[in-house]
Amino acid sequence: MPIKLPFLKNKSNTNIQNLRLDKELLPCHVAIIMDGNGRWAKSRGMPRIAGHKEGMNVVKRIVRYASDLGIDILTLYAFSTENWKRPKKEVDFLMKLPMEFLNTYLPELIEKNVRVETIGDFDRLPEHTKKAVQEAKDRTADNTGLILNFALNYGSRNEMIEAVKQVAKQVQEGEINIQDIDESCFTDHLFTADLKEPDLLIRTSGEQRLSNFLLWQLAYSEFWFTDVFWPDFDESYFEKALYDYQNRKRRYGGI
Ligand code: V0D
Repeated sequence: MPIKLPFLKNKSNTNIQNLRLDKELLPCHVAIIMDGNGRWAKSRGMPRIAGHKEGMNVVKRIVRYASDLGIDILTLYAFSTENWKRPKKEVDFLMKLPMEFLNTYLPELIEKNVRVETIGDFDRLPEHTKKAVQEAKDRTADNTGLILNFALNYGSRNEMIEAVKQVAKQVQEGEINIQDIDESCFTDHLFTADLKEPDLLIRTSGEQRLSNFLLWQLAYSEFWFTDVFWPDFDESYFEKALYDYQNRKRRYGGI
């Protein structure tokens, strides 16, 4: 059954839903590396932070669209453990975006039954950032619709090292035997323990690498790349990514 979303418009204000998506073949979990915000701004002679702000507005559009389509999980790479190396002014600006986003958008998230989650080293975020995001998590904790999962201060290698430490501790304390260590035991100690693995990874802005994002979890995911900068991304591109996903055959290593 093709999905009909007659009221949705893309950034050019034309109707989307030109492609016929199959509701049965939608990815459950879509992960996105929202790259190209700084370059988008520079190409317009604007400061990098202007690109981040426009990027935030695109997040709103894509969350709306994913929720309306009935996607289960949307994981967005918002801030990596490496991003601390950026100029302090830029980091300070980025850390205010969650609050700005939620100030205007939390009511709509609640109305849409969206649940806000995070992965990453949450404790080391600035207090004001933590407060805004934690409030959103708490107020949406019982929602049963789209899981909107922000990767904040996230790095995949660090995530795996922490998982290894936890497993080692269980061995040390005699809770498990070395022989019991398997993929599922390891997976249970990642930030994503409660989430299905991504079916589809989208990266914007022409780069084709993982940049320390979900290294373990993306083992069998389909990858979709576009040269478009994140602030220029919209529902039509997302729809195209989903359409292409539906026309690929996933084999999980089999034939
Ligand atoms: C900048 C493009 C939404 C990528 C999107 C702290 C870089 C806009 C959030 C957000 C960022 C995070 C948590 C939350 C609600 C909203 C966000 C950051 C950067 C880094 F609960 N956009 N956004 N967070 N950008």
